[in-house]
Amino acid sequence: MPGTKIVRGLPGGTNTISNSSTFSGWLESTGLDEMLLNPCSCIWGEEPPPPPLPGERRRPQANGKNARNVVVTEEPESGIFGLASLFGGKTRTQTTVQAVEPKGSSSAFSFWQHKSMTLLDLYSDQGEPSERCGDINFSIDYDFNTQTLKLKIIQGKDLAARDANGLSDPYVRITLLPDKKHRLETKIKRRTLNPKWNETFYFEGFPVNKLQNRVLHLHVYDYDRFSRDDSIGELHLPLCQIDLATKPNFWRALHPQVKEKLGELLVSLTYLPSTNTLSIGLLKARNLKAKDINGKSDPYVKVWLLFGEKRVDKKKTPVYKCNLNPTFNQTFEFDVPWEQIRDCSLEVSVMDFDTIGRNELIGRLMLGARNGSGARETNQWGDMIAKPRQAAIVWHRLKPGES
Ligand SMILES: [Ca+2]
Ligand SMILES: [Ca+2]
Repeated sequence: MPGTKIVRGLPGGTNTISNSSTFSGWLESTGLDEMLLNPCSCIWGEEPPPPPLPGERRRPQANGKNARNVVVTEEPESGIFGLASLFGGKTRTQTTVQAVEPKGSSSAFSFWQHKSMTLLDLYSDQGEPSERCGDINFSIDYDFNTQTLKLKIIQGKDLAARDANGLSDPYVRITLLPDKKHRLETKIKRRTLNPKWNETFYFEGFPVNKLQNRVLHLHVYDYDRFSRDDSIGELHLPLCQIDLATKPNFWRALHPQVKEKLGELLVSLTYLPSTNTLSIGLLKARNLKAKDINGKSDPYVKVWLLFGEKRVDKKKTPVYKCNLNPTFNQTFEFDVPWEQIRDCSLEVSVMDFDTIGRNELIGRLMLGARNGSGARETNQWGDMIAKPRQAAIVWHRLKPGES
């Protein structure tokens, strides 16, 4: 069943989490982002790890924070390959070929390679190439008989310093995207930029066809005892791009963390000098970040008019339930004398309404002549002033910020 998750009981009273439908969820969703934001029901939780099963392979226990299981097990899919229907009937044959012949015919391989580039684009479309984050060394060994991927995180080299002492406390967080829930971590190496981890992680029950649609994500963090861990750098490796039979060993450069996408908002700004009216049109939003466990948000937009630092007037749109691409089509008017148009600004917050608990900020914008939250925001304000009575309409990427 697409979208269902199985938590299977294992001998010894321990639960191993199986996840049979990461991609099945994808099949049903309209967009990749949406799928990625869909929560899995599997729970790693913050509980202490259960006692090891006989023969179970685990990494040594790190200090509290990092103690998690190393084995990720996937339930074999029954029936049709989960991915076959994803790309429609046209590609079903290729999918089957790929699954039956793990090394793949050249056409099947290029097909998957192409697919995975799309995946890769999703995960790593930006980042400042100029910033050096360091390199990471790891190896991959795939056991075709047991369908187990063995990933060894070996070491890091010349990692970026994130602490005031010019060092970092690095550890690696490992996921096989698009599954973000099964997250594994190495031990923390203290006060070093050249850590030697030498830890092995096992991903069990991954047939080749499934693996080839995964992207290995290694994210190196600096552990901080009293604050949130800092990102050092990350890397994405689509597994279809490597030959699993060769037991490859990699040295790869880490990239700066791709910034989280919060969504975009289409905004129009108009100024009418005859009536001293500043109008803001909140037209629509797209690809909003999901804040709720159902993989959606309940967005509304809150607009504050500010003179200098002072908030003077507030307007709100209605709430759009369960919608990551809402069309608001709401216009709000504020009284702003022409002489003050350069001194005022509009703070636009896209919020997620919650029935229980406090509403959460999804993302925000500051529109103004001087304190815009970005060049597009400032330019739009300038256009509005330069061309009175005409609407300046711009798509903005939402920024993080305090609500
Ligand atoms: Ca640190
Ligand atoms: Ca909500």
